[in-house]
Amino acid sequence: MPRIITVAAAQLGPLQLADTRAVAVARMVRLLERARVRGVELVVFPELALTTFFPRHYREDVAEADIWFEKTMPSVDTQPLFDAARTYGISFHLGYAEIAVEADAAGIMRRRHFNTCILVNGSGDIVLKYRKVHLPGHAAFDPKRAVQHLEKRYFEVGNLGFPVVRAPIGHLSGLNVGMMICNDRRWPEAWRVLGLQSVELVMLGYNTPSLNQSASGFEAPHLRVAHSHLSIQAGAYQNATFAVATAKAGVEDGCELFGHSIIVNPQGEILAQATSWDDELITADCDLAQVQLGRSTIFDFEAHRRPEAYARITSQVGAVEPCVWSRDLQPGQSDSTGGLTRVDDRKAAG
Ligand code: ING
Repeated sequence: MPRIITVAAAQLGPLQLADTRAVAVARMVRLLERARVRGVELVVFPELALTTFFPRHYREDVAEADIWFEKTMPSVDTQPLFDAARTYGISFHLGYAEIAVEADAAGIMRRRHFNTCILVNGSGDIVLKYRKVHLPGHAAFDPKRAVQHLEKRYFEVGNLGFPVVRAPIGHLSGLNVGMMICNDRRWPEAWRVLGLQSVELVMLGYNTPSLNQSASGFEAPHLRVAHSHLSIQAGAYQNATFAVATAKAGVEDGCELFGHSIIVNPQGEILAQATSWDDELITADCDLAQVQLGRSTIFDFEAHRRPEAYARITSQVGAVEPCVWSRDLQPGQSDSTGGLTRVDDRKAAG
C-alpha cells in the first residue's frame, strides 16, 4: 500500500499590529476549508501565525510584549481553528508565541517565553511541540538598524531539542514528522538532528524580511528568497526528507516579508511554490517511498557518516583561527580534533 499524503503550506498575508487574533484565526479557518476541498490531510501554517511579527517592535518593559503571547493552547481565540481541523479531520502545524509556567535549568518555576510551534492531529491532540533554538537578531534596541529584530529580547532559546515523532496523520498509520522554525532552516545541524531520527516530513514556518535590515553590508534583494530556498532544498536533500515551508508574507506595519512558501521533496526539488504575498494555499502529493532512495544510498547515515571527524560541531560554538602553515606542519595535522582513529579501525583494534 503506497504511503502517499496530500499536504499544504497555508501561507498567510500580513497581520498588522492592530489585527486581533480573531482576524488571523478566521483567515486560517478559511484556508482549512480550501484545504478540505483539495483533499489535504496536513496543513502547515507560518511561524507566529496569530500576530504580527512583533520582534520588530521594541518595548522597554518586556512584560508589555506578553500581549502577543498565548498563555494557553488552545485558547478562546484559537479554539475555532482546533474545531475546524477536527470537523475536517485535518492535522495542522501552528506557530505562535508561547508563555509556559515551568522550571528553568536552575529548577525555578517561572513564566517562560518561547517562539513555539505545535502539530495538532485531526482529533485535536497536540502530537508534537518544538521551541525555536536559533534566535536571530539581538536583545537590546539597535539604533543602527532600519527595523529591529528582537527575538533574543522576547524569547528564550528552545529547550525541547529537535524532536521527531511517528504519529498517525490523515489516513497514514504513521508518519515521521519533525519541526523547526524560520532561522533554524539556515543551520544544517538542525536538519541533521531530525535526519538522524529518520524524519520523513519537516514542517517549518517563517517570517523573513524581504530586505536586509542590518547595516552590516549589502545583500542583493533577490538573494533573500534564494538563500531561503537553498537552505530548505539542501536540508531536505541531505536528509532525504520532505519539507513544507510556509511564510507569513506581505507588508506588516510598513515592513515587507517575502512569501514564496514551498513544498520540497527528498531530492530537493520544489513541488509547489506560492506566487502571492497573501493568504494562499499550495499543495502537493507526497509519496513517502521517495525518502528511501537517499536514505539507502548517498545518505545512508549508518554506512557513511564518521562522527569521530565531526567533534568540532558539538564541542565548539564559534569559529577558531586555523593553524598557520609551516614546513613542519604535517598534512591533516591542522584539525586537532579530526583524523581520530576511525570507528572501523577501533573495531579492528578490538
Ligand atoms: N527571520 C529571519 C530568517 O532567518 C533572518 C531572520 C533573515 C536572518 C535573513 C538572516 C537573514 O529567515 C526569522 N524570524 O528567523
